Amino acid sequence: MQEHYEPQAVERDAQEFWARARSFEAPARPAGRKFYCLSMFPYPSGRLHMGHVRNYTIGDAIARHRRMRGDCVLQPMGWDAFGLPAENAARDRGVLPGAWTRGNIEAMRAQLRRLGFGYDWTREFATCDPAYYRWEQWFFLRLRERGLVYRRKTLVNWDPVDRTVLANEQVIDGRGWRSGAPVEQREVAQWFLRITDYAQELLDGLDQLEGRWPPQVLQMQRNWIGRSEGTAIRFAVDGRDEPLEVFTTRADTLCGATYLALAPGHPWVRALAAADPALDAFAQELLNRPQTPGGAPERDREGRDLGLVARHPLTGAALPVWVASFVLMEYGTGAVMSVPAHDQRDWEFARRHGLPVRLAVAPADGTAVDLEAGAWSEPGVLVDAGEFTGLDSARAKAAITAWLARAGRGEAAVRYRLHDWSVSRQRRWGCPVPMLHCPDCGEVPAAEAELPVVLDESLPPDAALPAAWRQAPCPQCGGPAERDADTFDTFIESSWYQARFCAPDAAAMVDGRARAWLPVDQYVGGIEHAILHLLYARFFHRLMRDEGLVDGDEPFARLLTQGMVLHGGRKMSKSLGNTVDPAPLIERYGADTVRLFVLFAAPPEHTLEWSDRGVEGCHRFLKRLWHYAARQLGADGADGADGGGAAADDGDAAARRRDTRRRLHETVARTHGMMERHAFNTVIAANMELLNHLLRQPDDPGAAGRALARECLDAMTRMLAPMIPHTAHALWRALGRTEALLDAPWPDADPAALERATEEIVVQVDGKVRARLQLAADADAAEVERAARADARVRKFLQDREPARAVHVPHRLINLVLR
Ligand code: ANZ
Ligand code: ZN
Repeated sequence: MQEHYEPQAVERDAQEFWARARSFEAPARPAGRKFYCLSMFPYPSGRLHMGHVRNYTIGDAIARHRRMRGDCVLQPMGWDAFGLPAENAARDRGVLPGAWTRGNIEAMRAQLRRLGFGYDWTREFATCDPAYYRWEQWFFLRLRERGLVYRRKTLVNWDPVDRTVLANEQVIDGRGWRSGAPVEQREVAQWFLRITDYAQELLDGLDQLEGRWPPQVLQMQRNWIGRSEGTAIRFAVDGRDEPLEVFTTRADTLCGATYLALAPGHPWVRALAAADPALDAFAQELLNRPQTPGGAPERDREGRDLGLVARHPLTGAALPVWVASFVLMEYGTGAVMSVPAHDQRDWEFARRHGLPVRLAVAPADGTAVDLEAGAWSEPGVLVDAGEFTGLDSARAKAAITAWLARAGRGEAAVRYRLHDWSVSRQRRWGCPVPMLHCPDCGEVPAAEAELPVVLDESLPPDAALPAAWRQAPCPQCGGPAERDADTFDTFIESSWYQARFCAPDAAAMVDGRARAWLPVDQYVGGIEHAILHLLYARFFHRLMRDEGLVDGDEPFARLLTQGMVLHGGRKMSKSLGNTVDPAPLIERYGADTVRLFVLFAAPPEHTLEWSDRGVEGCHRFLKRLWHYAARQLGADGADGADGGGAAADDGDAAARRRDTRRRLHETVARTHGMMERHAFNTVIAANMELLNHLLRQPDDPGAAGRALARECLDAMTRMLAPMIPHTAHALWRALGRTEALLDAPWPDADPAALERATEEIVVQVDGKVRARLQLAADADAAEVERAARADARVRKFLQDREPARAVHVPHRLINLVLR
């Protein structure tokens, strides 16, 4: 064994060993208990950042640990390769998006390899490979046949900077999730996937994930899906055949409705605006304001009377119909019955526009409501409500809903905030939508034999699509048709990659191997994907299940969301200029130091504060461990140790060894649960403590001492193998092991070592013997005193008095002195 720790050589050796043995190639189907461990694949931006390093180190530690526990592990890696940065880079640097992306993949693959992650590289793919996206196109056409795809002209969220349509999930506080630009509303024909057909199932499925996914992720998905139970009410409108339908969760307040309010994008508003330029300009202005889908919109209570008269379903009273800034087109029906007495938004709007406020529900205890001060939004008892007067809110909701249903003017209804997923993007660097538009046949799917519809990678991102690409014969009538120019939202690619990794070379979307490996047993990634990616992937898994391609309901059985990496208390990010590049650190200290630091500095779910000193500390630990091993193992059978040292007392040396061995096995026993909980930091800390203990021990060069040192090194090597796999591999070799450490079992504690030897201790009170106790031989004074005072016979003599002092004679007696 080398005397000095040379991480570069150590890591090269280990990686060569793994490569030769093809250590991480998983079988086509799992043999025995499977463990599919997946870390969210990266966007190939050019180089790894510390967030990647943390994510992948956590995933790798989990995978390696499970393998030592005997599982059949699959851990693949690939590239989420489509997306805007490639187009921006292409624009800025005059390269092609494909070339830029593939160059980045080369660079990042080399970095991942240098870090020694145990990936099955035979399964690698990039989502920009036509061999991958062709199945996405195929699946899209299947979904279309099943009625789960449609194209509709809609007002869409338009990101004026990235010049693309965004899904609602991609609009955060009214701004594009990537560009940060205020989102505008535009009318564009879009392809949609009917995710709302799965809304209830996606919601119910979250219950199965309880305890397996972080609770905040489950809550965020629940809120996003946003199930709401209420009543649909249809209001007749004078001079119109069609009624106006609203959705309300407070049917009990119906008698307090004083006006109806429509979203600026409501079809009725748009129809009226077509003949009224002033209204059109007004509605457009409202639409272009930042929206907060799903949240309370904090914007002005602006609106206009549309000049329509709706009829109250119970009383026939005339209600004005307004267009109002606070009504969202994407929720419910885009229309609300406004009840200013019981809804604050409606109240503010009514105040501003001089609309009436009418009380419909009063507090059950008879207290008066001050409608001058604001709305009263609690449930209560109905007043001035005809036959419903006196009912409490809950009963009134049911009774009014039943009345409306009998009258054909409404019914109970469930609404979701979630709406259909718009998947069209007006981008070049993405998977082409495999559809054509024929003047005679309309929308026509590309012929299956024509798949994949390959994007033209030779085009710069802003060039117009050449006629040769756009024009194609209609697959139905053979006449001239045009290919759809849009590409898919890149979230489609990341919605099913976990399935493709199971069968990356399948001549189909997936094959039976996906059934055998799915679901992913442990998924690891960032909390920023709590809604978008994780919801889409859960949806796609169900789509694939219903196509008969995979089993089960959920793609990811367990989820770990790692915390952010901070530097100077703020998120490490390019824009803040506080990033730390992992590459030079790896060069200087080796991959194991970096891995050890990111695991040691914080539990995986917590934020991690970057610390150069922490990195150095981890490096020092590795060096100390190495030197200890070199000294112990190098001294094997030799007389290198200072044999001339003072002859240690045999009894003391034996007791010290017993103590060391007990500490070792206590550490081993404790780390089992820690590893299950992914508390790598505590496992590392326990091993650091153990090493410190070993280094404090006097030399023990005899056979028994050497055997004990080997036993300690053997167990520590195994316990640390998932975190510092290269160094552990080298130590394992130095211990004379030839089989792969990867498959060595995780150590088990020896129960015999955990037992502490006991001895008799005499307990005196004021010098008189009162008891004899069997206590651990290595119990210290405090432990002995505690045991003595807890003894019933001793307590009788103490009679609740506090001893003035305790005299402890180690291994013999303790005297509790009262005066
Ligand atoms: C009358 C009413 C009276 C309402 C009252 C509330 C309180 P949740 O619970 O989040 O589902 N609403 C319905 N569609 C809307 C839209 N497109 N844009 C803005 N608001 C809309 O919210 C349901 C309530 O939100 C509905 O119940 C409706 O206002 C409003 F004292 O109807 B309510
Ligand atoms: Zn045609």
